[in-house]
Amino acid sequence: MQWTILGAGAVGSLFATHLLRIGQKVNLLDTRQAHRQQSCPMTLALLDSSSFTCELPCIGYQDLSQIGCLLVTTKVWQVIPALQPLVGGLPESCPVILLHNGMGTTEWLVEHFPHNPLLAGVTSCGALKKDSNHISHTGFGETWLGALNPAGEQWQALVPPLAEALGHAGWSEQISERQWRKLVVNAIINPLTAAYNQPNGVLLQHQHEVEALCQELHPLLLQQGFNESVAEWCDLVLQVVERTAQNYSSMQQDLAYQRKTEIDYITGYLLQQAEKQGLELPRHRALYLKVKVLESQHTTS
Ligand code: KPL
Repeated sequence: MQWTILGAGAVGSLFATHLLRIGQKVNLLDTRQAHRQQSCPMTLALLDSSSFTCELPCIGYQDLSQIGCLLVTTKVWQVIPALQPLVGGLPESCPVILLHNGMGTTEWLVEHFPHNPLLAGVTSCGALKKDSNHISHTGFGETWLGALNPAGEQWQALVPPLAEALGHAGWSEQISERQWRKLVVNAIINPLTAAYNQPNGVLLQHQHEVEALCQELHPLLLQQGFNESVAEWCDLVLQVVERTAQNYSSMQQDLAYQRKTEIDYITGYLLQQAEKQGLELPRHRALYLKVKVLESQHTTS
């Protein structure tokens, strides 16, 4: 199997190096036209403290014949601009897997790549990219794939190599449910920790806020077909907080490094869905605005 990774951040680098380590063919699709390297050296620190060093071959948009199963691991707001150059050019046999935080890119993908097998993935693997050549697998997690269109259903064979590479992977008939659960976790942990500018564990001291945010989301979640109680949603979020207590959330890191955040596709997406249902989410809206203000402070200063 040839895998092509689009977006060599923490998750993309983790998947790329682990897949190469087990003998899969992997390349990186570099979106830069200029200054593209032939290959990228990368050292992976594994969970058992061993390490694996490799060279990841790099390709560009013009190398269409070298693109294999396209795993999109960019930031969510980069997904559409990064895939745009492939519209009309990507071979129709090539599967595309979206694996990013937040939601809101599926409709565009289905519209622009109508003949390709389309899939979505959800992962809870912990990864930390220390610099452009060092990736650490910091926490065992589950990875699930599922189809976004009928052609995607035929690609369950992607699961075994991922399971071998990462320690767990599975096929999900309810991938959108898994995306929603992750969305809820991200919509609570990410903006709160970004606002507190603290690691995820800080939320253990702010459980009333977690609870209030879960409470406010509950009518929307019921309308989406989820039967869990508010207490069960709180437990889900707090379990992730406990498991990742030492880690900084991706949104806290984005703000700390003065990068654009994924808030529009996390809380922004929830606000849009709520509005469609005639529901108000004032606490989530306030958090959304808070993150927007923090984000604008570094872009205007
Ligand atoms: O996915 C995450 C993120 O930071 O984006 C969580 C689960 C909150 C872990 O930090």
